[in-house]
Amino acid sequence: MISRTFLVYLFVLPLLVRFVLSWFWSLYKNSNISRFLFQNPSSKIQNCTEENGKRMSKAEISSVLRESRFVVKKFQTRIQAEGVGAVVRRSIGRFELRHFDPFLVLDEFSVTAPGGFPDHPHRGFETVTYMLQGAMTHEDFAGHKGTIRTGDLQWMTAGRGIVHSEMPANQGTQKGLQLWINLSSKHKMIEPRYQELLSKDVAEVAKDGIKVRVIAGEALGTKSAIYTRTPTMYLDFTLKPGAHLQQPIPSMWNSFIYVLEGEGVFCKQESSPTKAHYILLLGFGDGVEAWNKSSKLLRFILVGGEPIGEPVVQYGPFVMNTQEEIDQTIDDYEYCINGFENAKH
Ligand code: FJE
Ligand code: FE
Repeated sequence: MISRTFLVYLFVLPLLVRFVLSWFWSLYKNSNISRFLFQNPSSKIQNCTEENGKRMSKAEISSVLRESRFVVKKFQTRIQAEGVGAVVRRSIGRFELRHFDPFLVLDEFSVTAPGGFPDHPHRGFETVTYMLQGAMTHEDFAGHKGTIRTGDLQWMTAGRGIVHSEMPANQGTQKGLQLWINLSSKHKMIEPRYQELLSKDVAEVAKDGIKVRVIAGEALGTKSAIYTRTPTMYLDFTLKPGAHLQQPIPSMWNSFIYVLEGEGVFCKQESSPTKAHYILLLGFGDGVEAWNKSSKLLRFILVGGEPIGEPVVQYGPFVMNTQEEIDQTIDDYEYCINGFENAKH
């Protein structure tokens, strides 16, 4: 007669072993997602699609990248009113995606005179304005003034305080991107600083059907001259039909792709194409892959940054670490002190 112990060994034990093994395997497979969710509470919000949830097979891992990133969240951006008579497609910074450390806001803006962004303050972060079409004139409370045109770039470190206006310089529609990058607590109150690059001075390199404008960081062996107080990479890629890109990204940085034109396949060869005005938040890994499988040009930005890992308390254009610092900032602005001396209101 077969004993009960033998039956247990025969049927129950293999089941148990399989269960434990598959549990370990799913933990391993999802390790990127859990690391991502842990660092980005905002990504827990619903109302968005998840893609490429699976890790890449060995055959798919390219020679350049050891651990390709995958898409963790995909959002479509919609037009909303901002400033005075201007519109933006906000991706980072909207309700469903409050922050993406160190990034606070990403706006694709569109503005026609007499609309614009009249006098307003900033404290505690940087704004990066990159023109896609037309021109914007900016003027601050210390007399710093200029016009940025298509392809030009303004990297503004607001630090302890800037009050400025950003208005259309031409007739017609002005378009561009504005990214807000947080500063760590020890840099929030630094002296304001501008880094401005004309389009002709933005480092540009082309190879194998890929063109990249290196706004910050490095790509295809070419470095940007921009100093990033919060370590950041900002690349503007154009891929011809058939082109395939492999771009390294420091592995612990948060990164995203925002599609400007055409449609691209990202991270995984078989994934569905992503069209213009979508943002893809990437999980961890040492780089990203992109394919242009369409018959038109594909243009997108790839942005990455070292997470700061500090509390963020935001009140409109003031971004500090605590409510007390925000209250202090509101007082400083109201009484024109501690960096807001030049504000006339
Ligand atoms: C704003 C605080 C701001 N997106 N995109 C509050 F700083 C702004 C603001 C902008 C802005 C400016 C440009 Cl040029 C491009 C932008 C916000 O100036 F609109 C509000 N409400
Ligand atoms: Fe501004």
